[in-house]
Amino acid sequence: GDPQVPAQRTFDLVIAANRLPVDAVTGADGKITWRRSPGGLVTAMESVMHGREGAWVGWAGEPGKAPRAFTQNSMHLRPVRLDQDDVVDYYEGQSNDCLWPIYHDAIVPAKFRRRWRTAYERVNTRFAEQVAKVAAPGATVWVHDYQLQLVPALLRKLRSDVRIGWFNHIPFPPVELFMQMPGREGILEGLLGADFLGFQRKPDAANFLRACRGLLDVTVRGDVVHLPDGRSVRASAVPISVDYNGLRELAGDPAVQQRAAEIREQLGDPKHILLGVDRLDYTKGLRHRLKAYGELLQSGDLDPSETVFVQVATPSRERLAAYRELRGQVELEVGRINGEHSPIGSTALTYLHRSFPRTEMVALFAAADVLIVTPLRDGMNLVAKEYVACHADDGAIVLSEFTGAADELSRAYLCNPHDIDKLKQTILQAMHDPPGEHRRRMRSMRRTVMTNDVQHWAEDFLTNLQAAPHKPKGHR
Ligand code: GDG
Repeated sequence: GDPQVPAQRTFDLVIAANRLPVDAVTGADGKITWRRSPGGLVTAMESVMHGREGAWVGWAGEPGKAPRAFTQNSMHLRPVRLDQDDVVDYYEGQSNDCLWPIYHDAIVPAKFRRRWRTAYERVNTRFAEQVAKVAAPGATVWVHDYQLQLVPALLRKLRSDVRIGWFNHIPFPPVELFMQMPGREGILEGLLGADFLGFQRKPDAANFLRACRGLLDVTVRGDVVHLPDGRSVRASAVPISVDYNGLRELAGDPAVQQRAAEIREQLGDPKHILLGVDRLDYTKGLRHRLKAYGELLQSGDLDPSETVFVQVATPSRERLAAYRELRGQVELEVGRINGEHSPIGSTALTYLHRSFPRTEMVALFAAADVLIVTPLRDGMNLVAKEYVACHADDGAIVLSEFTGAADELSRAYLCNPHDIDKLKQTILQAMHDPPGEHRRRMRSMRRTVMTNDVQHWAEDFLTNLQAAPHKPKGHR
């Protein structure tokens, strides 16, 4: 039908994501100001705007009445309201206690609740309505992630004139797992409202296409799904990346270099610094990593007077039982390792359960000799690519094969984190390989991240979206 042209201000590019790209900061006077969230997504979006003005539709992070629309760095922010029960049922429940585990190989069992599904539909509808209001005629709409899988079809019903893309930041599961989900067809149909669907890796796109072929009455040819109504939808891999130049610049900043040297010193100037940086999430393989490290200390392969391990575990989803349980297990193991192995006056394992400013993270990356990344499943893993951007010629990465990043960073020390013995060997190899070997590997990985940075990712996604067939033949 005819697009209903809304009365309020509209935009040619609209982003929809669960969260707005800002965090609220309450000042001493109790006044709320907004600070740009750290992270590559915001940088990437700013760079694709090319001076164009765009809108971002998302939740501001607090339950209850949404703040009024506001503008920040020429990005027009349009907050979506989430009430307390939306947070519990749509966000914590359906998104993080059902979809998250199913999409990550069911590392912990997924929970299915009919109330959560209803809330997911309700909140997705609210997002679609908000986007429909701010999108200009013929606008491009970019929807992000697993929380908003119904938005493409809901939006298409309201606004058949807009071009819709969706990007999945996390893996897409094999159909055998996906099938467990009550209402699974509804998710596929929701996604198929888009013109283009982007995934981190080819196997993720392939899993999606296989699910469509197996569960819906559609035809799949190559990477295109043909729908009975004549529309078609393309699904392919567009791997996300990091702001290479921004990180490079920060890592080269004398103040950050100075801080990196200071961190080394504060850690007792050890021969080897191992580093892990993760949200405290069961997908990240923290327990496997700690097991391997503990055993290496136990066997004497690692000497705690020469080697220290720093693990940043950013607090995450603390209201969910699976996360509280994981935290307990991790902290027990950290205590055990330090109790058994830390020399007097130093710590074998420095565990930091909090988040740090960006500059401190970059200083940590620069200070670390070996980055250890052992997820059991991870859509991409930006930490690995950030480490690459922060190191010119030295350093090494132990990287799980079950991350999207492993597809591109084939010169990392790849490992299967489930195989503890091999993981231990791989850590030792990464630590003890000669500098020449580290240099060759890091240079190769650096070229990859430099050419395929986050700006490249965003442009690639939008080019794919523009090229996707929009209307069925004969409707143009
Ligand atoms: C999802 C997918 C995919 C961490 N601690 C601090 C901090 N961080 C930053 C890291 C990195 C980001 O958070 C985490 O990104 P990851 O990619 O590692 O993991 P998820 O949060 O699970 O992200 C993932 C990603 O989406 C993008 O598509 O790669 O697979 O699961 O940038 O550096 N940053 C600061 N302080 C901290 O304490 N400033």
